[in-house]
Amino acid sequence: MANGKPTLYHLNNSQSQTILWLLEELGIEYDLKLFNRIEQRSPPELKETHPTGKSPQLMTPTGRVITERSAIALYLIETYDTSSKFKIPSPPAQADDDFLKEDSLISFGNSTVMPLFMLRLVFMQLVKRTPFFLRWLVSTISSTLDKAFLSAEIELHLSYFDSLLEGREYVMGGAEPTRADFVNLWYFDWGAQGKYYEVPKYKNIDAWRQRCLSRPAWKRALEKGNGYDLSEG
Ligand SMILES: N[C@@H](CCC(=O)N[C@@H](CS)C(=O)NCC(=O)O)C(=O)O
Repeated sequence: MANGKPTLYHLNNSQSQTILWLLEELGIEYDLKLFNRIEQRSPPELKETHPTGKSPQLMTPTGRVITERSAIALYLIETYDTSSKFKIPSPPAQADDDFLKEDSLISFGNSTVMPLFMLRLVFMQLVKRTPFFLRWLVSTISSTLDKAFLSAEIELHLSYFDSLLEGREYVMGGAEPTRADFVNLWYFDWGAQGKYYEVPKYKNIDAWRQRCLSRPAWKRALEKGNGYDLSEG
């Protein structure tokens, strides 16, 4: 903290991987503290820096702890992206490619896509964890609810996001990722790894996800982190 660098408190197999990616993209010096999940949860040490104990947490060089990836990404880009490489393109690709759209799409990932995938995860886990002799019943209830509500909601929102990505490399229409990509990649990568949506059905989302995952900075972030396997939820 006193060394002038930000510090990332990073948990394996977590959303924090996208902040590690951003740090690598920025090419700045930073400290990395690696933590491992204990039975899927954060270790108690992460509560020493923030009461929720969630990751990522970013400690600024002045000792302030920032949580929530959208805020961490905002801080990092505003503070360290001096050449505006990861800011909304100027001039914008379209007139409405502005901060409001970016904020709306960040909220879309967090408040709309995340709960839908979380429900899929819960349904899948319910079936998986139910004793064998009752599994048919839980499976029937889960798939009835999924068909009645969830699959149509996922289809609606993913088709929308897929259409926004048509003809674009990154969400805001530029040649480099912005906060909307750094934050949203998580939902779609987690969703793809956990099989919470049909990946091949959304071609633009898939191409965008692969584009992000093939960036050298993403690969460096994978090497520096302590594991990124989201297949178990
Ligand atoms: N909304 C937060 C989510 C943070 C979060 O839920 N992190 C998970 C990892 S994906 C975590 O720390 N889980 C461990 C636990 O809940 O104990 C963000 O955007 O940073």
